[in-house]
Amino acid sequence: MRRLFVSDLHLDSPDSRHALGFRNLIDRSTPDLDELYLLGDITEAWIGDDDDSPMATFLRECLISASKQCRVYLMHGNRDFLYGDKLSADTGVTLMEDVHQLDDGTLLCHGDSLCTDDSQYQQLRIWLRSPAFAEQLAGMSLAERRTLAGQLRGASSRETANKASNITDVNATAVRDLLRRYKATRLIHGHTHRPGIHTVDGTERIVIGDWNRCGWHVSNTGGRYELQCLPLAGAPL
Ligand code: LP5
Repeated sequence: MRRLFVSDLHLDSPDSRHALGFRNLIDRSTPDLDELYLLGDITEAWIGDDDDSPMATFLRECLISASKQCRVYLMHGNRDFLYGDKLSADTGVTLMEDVHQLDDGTLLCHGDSLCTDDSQYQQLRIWLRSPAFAEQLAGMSLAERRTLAGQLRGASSRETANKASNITDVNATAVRDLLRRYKATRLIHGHTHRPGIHTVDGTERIVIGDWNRCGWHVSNTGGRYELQCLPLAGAPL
């Protein structure tokens, strides 16, 4: 079984280095994979499955290509929590719940729900995922949703610039509680943009980094998990 996990690509245009790196991953790596896991924030913002922007079209094409090579699993992130059944039907990917457990017990999540010290964000998260907000969105045009997404991104960038770094990291108790609830000893997540492997009391937390200077990913071959970061410019992962 060969699996690959990525998150936090933040794709915003089909012409970016990140997009080229993602395309390379799809073209060169998925033929050798059994499963590809996309753990959220694959796009800078996803405003709905009807998005007709070049970025959205590019993502759909990538997902369709990948699904022809291996099973593809897609999780919501805090910026792309609006992936829905239409995207899944259009591309062949399987949408995952916010927490997903693999057959070896490993837990997968985006990571934002574990940042419980960031109370302002947790309030925003509840609002953005509420039925009332979904109803509001249903009455908005693509252009209106695009504008709102831009406003939210702007507000978020201003806010996070002033937050202490411990506030925007995961809370240790939230991690421990999640692992206990699922009787798991390994967790893979993204979101915090702090790649690394943390071992605490016999548990392992692997944090995938964001795609910035290189493409962070976790590979799992024959039961062994490795956190790696390879150059984005044309290299296969
Ligand atoms: O995204 P990132 O990593 O920079 O920051 C996150 C938290 N911020 C968010 C907000 C998203 O970035 C916005 C995403 C918009 C795209 C999706 C749009 C789809 C629906 C809308 C349109 C169709 O998730 C940030 C965390 C940080 O991670 C670290 O964990 O701190 O949280 C915040 O910044 C929240 C603020 O602290 C509080 C809320 C400010 C929002 C104010 C609302 C303004 C509304 C303007 C429009 C009327």
